[in-house]
Amino acid sequence: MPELSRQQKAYVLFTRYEGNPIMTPEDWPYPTNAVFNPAAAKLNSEVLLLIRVEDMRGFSHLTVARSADGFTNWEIDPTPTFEADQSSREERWGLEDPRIVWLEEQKQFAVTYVSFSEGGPVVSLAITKNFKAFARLGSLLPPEDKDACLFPRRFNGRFALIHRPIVRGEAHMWISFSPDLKHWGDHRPLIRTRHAYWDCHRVGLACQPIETPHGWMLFYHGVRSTTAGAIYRVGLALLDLNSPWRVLRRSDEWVLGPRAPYERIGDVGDVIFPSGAVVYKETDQLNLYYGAADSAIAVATAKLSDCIDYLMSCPQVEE
Ligand code: BMA
Repeated sequence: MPELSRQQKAYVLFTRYEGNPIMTPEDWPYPTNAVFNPAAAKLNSEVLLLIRVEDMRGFSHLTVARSADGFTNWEIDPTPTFEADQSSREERWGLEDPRIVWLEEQKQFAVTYVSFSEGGPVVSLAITKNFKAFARLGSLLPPEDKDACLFPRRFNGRFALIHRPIVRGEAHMWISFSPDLKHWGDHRPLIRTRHAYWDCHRVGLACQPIETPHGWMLFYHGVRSTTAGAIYRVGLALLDLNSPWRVLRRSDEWVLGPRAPYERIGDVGDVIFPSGAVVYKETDQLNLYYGAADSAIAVATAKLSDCIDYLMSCPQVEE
């Protein structure tokens, strides 16, 4: 077999699950408009998704669904799992787009999510052991900010957060540091939009950072605005293991873009928005969970080793 070109590798990296979409509003135990943009974790040998559920006011909350194989027989919590705190001003318009990471030191999950209000979107943090009780740690940085996730451990004593502020109308990914998960500083731009590319208008972190021997593998969404609206696609980058503010590689091309009908048609068409991944190192499998067209939930799979192989063939990033 001839070696595939890099673009060919990107094209075949992911396989959509044939049962997609895996969850739609019709599956919900209570009335809802849309279910999308799920965070993902492994808990008690099950796959747990924390899903953004949009109600009939257009406000969102988060609900858990569990499955033994990560594809079928989802058990959805019968009522909202994590709702806006009505006494909190910054959550007045709901909670959106969570990400989950296992904090090794705390032995708890950190859930970063977007709190929405007239003040604009901010990133908030909650800690949980079981996705039943949540301890709120409040908002982390000023609006407007989205697409945030912590790393599972500290770097030189400091926690690190990837997030996506909007600065002068520009939407680049940043990394910030904190000694205590409360006070944040040393803010640095991490991954910028690229003029003329598929990710020219906005970029934002997709799922939680994934540790590999070569560095932190990052999936991110990239947006191009067109005369017909925005297209949300997915790219890859690699960060240094010990200095995650250093970007080592970045894909020129996207590895997943809207093609299937459920990705092209929905409340917001042409959107693939991954916000959770589950990795099985034993079988070399990666499941990427994503919101499809802001309406339903889908999953695509790849071999972890193929993702790394592809990333290592991507251009090195000049500092
Ligand atoms: C982004 C976020 C996501 C949404 C996407 C596409 O700005 O708000 O929640 O999926 O737009 O509409």
